[in-house]
Amino acid sequence: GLLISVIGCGGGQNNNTTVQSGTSENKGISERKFKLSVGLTEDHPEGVGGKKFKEIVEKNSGGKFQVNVYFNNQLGDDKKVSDSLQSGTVELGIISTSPLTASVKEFGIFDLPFIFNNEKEADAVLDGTVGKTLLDKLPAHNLIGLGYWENGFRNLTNSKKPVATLEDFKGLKIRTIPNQVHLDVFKALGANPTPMPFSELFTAMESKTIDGQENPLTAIQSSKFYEVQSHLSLSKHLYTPFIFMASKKFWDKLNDQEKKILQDAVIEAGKFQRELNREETKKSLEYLKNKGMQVSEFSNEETKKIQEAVKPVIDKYSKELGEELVKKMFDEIQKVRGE
Ligand code: KDG
Repeated sequence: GLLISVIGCGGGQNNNTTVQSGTSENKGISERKFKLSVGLTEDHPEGVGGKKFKEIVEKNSGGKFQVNVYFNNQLGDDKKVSDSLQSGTVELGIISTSPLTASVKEFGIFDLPFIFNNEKEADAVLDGTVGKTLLDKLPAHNLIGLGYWENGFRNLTNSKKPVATLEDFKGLKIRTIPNQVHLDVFKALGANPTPMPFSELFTAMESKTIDGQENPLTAIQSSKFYEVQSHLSLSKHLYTPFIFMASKKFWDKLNDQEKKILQDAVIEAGKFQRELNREETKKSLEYLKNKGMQVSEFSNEETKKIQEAVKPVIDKYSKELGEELVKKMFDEIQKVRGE
């Protein structure tokens, strides 16, 4: 009795269709096996979403497609996975958009700090024309963008001291995603940022090579950062989307029916994953407090100071990444705020 479809609304057309192997509906589907790379752990919403994707794809292909999901950077960090997708050695992968700026710099618009106030605004931009414009830039880099999932709002942790003011950032050695906007943001705040792949992060914190890092609460929980970080600041300074991509080399071998099964499953499992991440984020804060993390928040006054300090970074990258695109993003956010 566990085979209950969790998502009843929206999504692909095949939701409630049981397709039997060998019937006319799926005669165009070939037997295929492929790898899906998930960066975070199996119990993180990214991992649970990956498993949901597998379930949907295997069902809607009548068992012809077999998805093998690899968790926890087993197939490599985000950079490696995007390289493997480009060369075709991995078929599917979910990574943060931030390291992808190495290929398509315009993804950096999502790295601008304090752009989104909430997830609803992020959804509107990602699922709207701006999100689509960026996905359309990927085939030129041998990648196919199938949709956005949620990593989430990032918060600062460190092992040294409570961080509750702009002043407190001074001199802290912070690991960032390898991404120029992130580096500039932390420099503007007075910290000492170092780019590093996620897979090396825990050890770097454990050995005190760095003082801190920033990630969404769900990742801080699932990757057990609370074991090596005693302070959590609810900074929500950036929202990081996950992007679900296919290798173009793999994708180009599929027929339309096969492509549709995968495309629809990314959207359907993505709706589930975003919802799950939002529920889990609420629970994570309690979880991390129970694990002994000391939680700080910024007063409105300090938040204003911080936003003032990073404004030059926003201005610089708005120009560099395309003022028109950035304006479109702000317009879409304004539309949601006005609703
Ligand atoms: O490879 C792990 C990823 O999922 C990564 O994108 C997580 O946000 C992340 C980070 O900080 O690298």
